[in-house]
Formats: sequence, C-alpha cells, structure tokens
Amino acid sequence: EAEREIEFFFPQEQTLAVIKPDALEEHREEILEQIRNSGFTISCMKEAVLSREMAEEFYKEHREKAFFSQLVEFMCCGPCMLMALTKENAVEEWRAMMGPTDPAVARETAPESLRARFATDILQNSVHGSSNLQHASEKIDFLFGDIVSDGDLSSHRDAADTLL
Ligand code: IDP
Repeated sequence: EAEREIEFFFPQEQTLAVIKPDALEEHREEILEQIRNSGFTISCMKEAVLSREMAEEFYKEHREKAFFSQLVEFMCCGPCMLMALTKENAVEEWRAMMGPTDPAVARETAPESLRARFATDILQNSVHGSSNLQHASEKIDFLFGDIVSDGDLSSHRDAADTLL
C-alpha cells in the first residue's frame, strides 16, 4: 500500500542507456555500480554485438551526418551493454550522469561525468542515453521489444486465460 502511494507521487520514467564498446571491456563494473548507486533500476539488460543493420537503425536520426558511417562501424566493433533504466526523471538524470558528447568539453564542464572519466574522443565516448522520452520508448521497444512489448504481454495473458 505504502509503495503504491510512493509510485503515485514520484512517477517512474524509463530511458535507454548503452555502455558503448570502447568502455565495456575496462569500465563495465564501475559504470554499472554508479548506475545502481544513483538509484536507477535496471529493468532490462543485455550484452550484444550489434549488427551493422541494427546500429544503422539505432542511430537513424544521424543518417545524414558526416560521421554516420564511422559511428555505425564503432558501435558494431565489439559488445555493447544495452539497458532500460527506470527512475523518476530518468532521461534527464542519465544524460547528466553521461556528460557532454565531447569528452574534452565534459572534462571542462562536468569532470565527474562518465564521459569525462571514460571517453576517448567525441566518437568513442563510452555511453549513450536517449535525449527525450519518445526516443527512449522507441529505442527500448527496438532493442527489447521481444521481452517487453504489449503484444508479448497480451499473448501471455491470452495463454493464461486459456489455461484458466
Ligand atoms: P549524444 O550521444 O551526446 O546524444 P549526438 O549528437 O546525438 O550526441 O551524437 C550521437 C553519437 O555520435 C555521439 O554519442 C558520438 O558517438 C557520435 N558523434 C557525435 N558528434 C560527432 C562528431 O562530430 N564526430 C564523430 N562522432 C560524433
């Protein structure tokens, strides 16, 4: 009962977070620990090497950018950790934890941020986070749709109804 009231006053939000290939090998534990210590719930998590097609789809908003092919290449060069993070104000809080896109800027303006600490350069910048709620839900659906989509839930419900 008490828990339900807390959820009512502090509505939860979800964002999509990725530990990119450059950071996963060396900094996985530190990054995961910081996520947990900051009050996020990791609602979904999987380690995967993205195919080129998946990386292109994931970053389709950047298709026209000069760095797009480099970005796709980089995102497929090794395993990523893909996560749906749940917390009040999750989108904004995870972006703040990441810091600015360019680690040179991050080191100046947000020295505690993950990118200031772990990013190599503006391309290999250690982490990703959705920039708004719509992107968050779209990317969570794209990467985890097989386990969290409404369709999946309703098919389980149908199966349960059949059993009853
Ligand atoms: P964000 O990840 O901070 O939201 P975006 O501008 O959305 O930054 O760019 C997406 C990703 O593309 C960045 O995280 C970075 O990996 C890469 N990127 C952004 N700008 C550049 C650039 O100028 N050169 C190379 N790669 C870039």
